[in-house]
Amino acid sequence: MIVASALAVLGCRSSRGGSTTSGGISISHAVVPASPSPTDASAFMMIENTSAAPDSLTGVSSPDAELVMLHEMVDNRMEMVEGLAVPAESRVLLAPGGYHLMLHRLTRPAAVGDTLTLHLQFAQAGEVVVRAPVLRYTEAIELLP
Ligand SMILES: [Cu+2]
Repeated sequence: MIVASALAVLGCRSSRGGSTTSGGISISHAVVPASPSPTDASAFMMIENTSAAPDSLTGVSSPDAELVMLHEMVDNRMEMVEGLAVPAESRVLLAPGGYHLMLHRLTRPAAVGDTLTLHLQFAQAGEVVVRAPVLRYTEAIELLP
C-alpha cells in the first residue's frame, strides 16, 4: 500500500491533486471540491490501468466518511454504480457530469486545506489508497485533465 502526498510538489498545478500507484493502477488528479454541505462531498480523479489485464473498481471507503458510493450522472440524476470497469491500458475519468464518488456522513466538514483519504478496492490491484486535497470548486474542476 502506497500513500502519496499531494503536497510533494507545490506550485505545479497538475501535481496538486492526490496521486498514487499500486499494482497496475495509477490514480492522479484526486480532488474533493469544498462542499456547501457539512455532511456530504464528492470526489473526482483519473484512474489509469497500466497493466495488460482488465481491472475494476469494486468498492470505496474512507476513514473520513461513514459511507462512500460510486455514482454516475445520467440525465441530470445521480445513479448508483455497483462497479466501474477499467479496461487494460486505459483510463477512466471521474469528473462532473459523469462518474464521481459520493462521501456521505463526513466525520468533519470538507473545508479547503483539508485532505481526505480514500481507500479504493480493485478486483486485481487490491486496495489503493489516495489522499485527495479539498480545493475550492473551481480550482478542483480546473485541475482535472
Ligand atoms: Cu452523486
